[in-house]
Amino acid sequence: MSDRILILHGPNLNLLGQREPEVYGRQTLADINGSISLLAEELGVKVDTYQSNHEGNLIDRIHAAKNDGFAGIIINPGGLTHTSVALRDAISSIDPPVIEAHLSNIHAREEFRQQSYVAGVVIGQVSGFGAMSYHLALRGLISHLL
Ligand code: CA2
Repeated sequence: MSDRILILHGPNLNLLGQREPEVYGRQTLADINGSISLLAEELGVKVDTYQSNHEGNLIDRIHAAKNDGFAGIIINPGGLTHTSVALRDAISSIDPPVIEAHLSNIHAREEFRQQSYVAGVVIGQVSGFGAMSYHLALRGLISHLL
């Protein structure tokens, strides 16, 4: 079993730390990726991180995940969470398990954010813990893979 985990960040997550700190916190995406890498080292796995504002790029990375040697994926699909059948289909088409992570609690926000198109095809969802959502997702994914 590979010890590599792919972390995918969707549209607008490159803007973290610059606007809406009351919703998404003050950490930048680089800060969050750094904290995930530190935890990964502690837990004995390797992470690759990738952010894109383009749905197709995320789908291409999901399709290639197994061939690229990843045992599993953690994805924050950003706004695509609430719109993308294509992303859901990509996740359900691959073998490596996927966990959905959100900084904010999408279930406590606007009605349109309370639906996730990907929730039904992932092994679990972590929502509302800021950067720690990724950390909890990493622990959950590792324990699922063991
Ligand atoms: O809570 C999350 O992690 C979200 O996936 C973040 C998305 C949002 O569309 C989802 O409903 C929940 C937004 C990504 C970041 O958007 C920013 C907007 C302004 C400033 C910084 C980031």
